[in-house]
Amino acid sequence: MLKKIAIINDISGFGRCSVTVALPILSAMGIQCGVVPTAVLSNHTEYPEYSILDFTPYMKEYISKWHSLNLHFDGVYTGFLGSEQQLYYILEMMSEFTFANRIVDPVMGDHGVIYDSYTKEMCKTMKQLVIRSTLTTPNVTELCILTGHSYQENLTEKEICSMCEELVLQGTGNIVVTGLEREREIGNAIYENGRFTVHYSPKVLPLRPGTGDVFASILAGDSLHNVALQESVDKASHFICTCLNTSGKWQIPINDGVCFEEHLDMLISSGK
Ligand code: PXL
Repeated sequence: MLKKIAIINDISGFGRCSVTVALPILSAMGIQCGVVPTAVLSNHTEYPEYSILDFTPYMKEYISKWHSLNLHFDGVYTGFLGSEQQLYYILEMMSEFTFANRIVDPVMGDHGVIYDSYTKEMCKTMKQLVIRSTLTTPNVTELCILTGHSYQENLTEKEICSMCEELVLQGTGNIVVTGLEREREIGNAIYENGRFTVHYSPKVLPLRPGTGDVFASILAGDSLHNVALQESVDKASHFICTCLNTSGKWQIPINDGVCFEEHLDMLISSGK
C-alpha cells in the first residue's frame, strides 16, 4: 500500500535543503507527500543574504483544512521551524491526527551554536516534540541542547549514550545521533530498544548544508516501510557519500548543497 507522509518544514527556494530535499527523496522512495510549510525563504540562511516569510499566521487554518478534509497520513516528519507557536500547532496536530510514525529532526543548531532564528523557548518546547517522536535525528549539538548538557567537541560515546538514555526515559522512541566526528571519519550513533551502537564512515569534505535533511528524509521514508534502522542508516550514509563525491567532482558551490539528483535511482528500490 502506498504510504503517506506529512512533511512539516520550510520551503527554501534555492539551495537544496528542507522541502526541496525531502520531497524528491521521499517521492523516489515511493511515498506520497503532503507539505505544511513553516516558512518561505528565497534561499537557505547559509547564503550571505536571504529573505524569509514566517508561515505561523497561516498555519492553524492550513492544518484545520486538512483536518476537515479528513486527510490521513502514515507518518509525520518535522524539520526547520519558524516560531515557538508552530511547535504548539504541531503538538496539537500530533494528537489530532494520530500518526503511527513520528519522525522529528530537531533542527536547532550545529557545531555548538544555536541557529539565529531559534530562541531558548523554542529549544525547550522542541523537547516536547522529541519525547513524542518514534524516531529523532539530532546532531551532537542538538542532543546537548535537548538534554541540557554543555556542548563539547570531543564528547565520548559513553556520554552520548547516557544523553540518549535520558531522552528515552522521557518517552522518545529510537534515536540516531548524527555528526560524531573522528579525524577522517564521521559517525552516527543508533539508540534502539536499549541498544547503543556507533558506526563510522569516511568523511567526504567539504561538509554541505542540507546533508542532515537528506539523511533524515531517507530515515523517515524507511521508517514508514519498516526497514531496520541499521540498514536505513547504512543506506543514508552510503547515499550521502556518493552524492558528496559527485558534488565535489562537479565543483558544485558548497551552499548549493548536496547534489543528489543524479543518484535518486539508488533510492527507488526502497519503495514497497
Ligand atoms: O537543513 C538546514 C536548513 C534548513 N532550513 C533553512 C536553513 C538550513 C541550513 O542552513 O537555512 C532555512
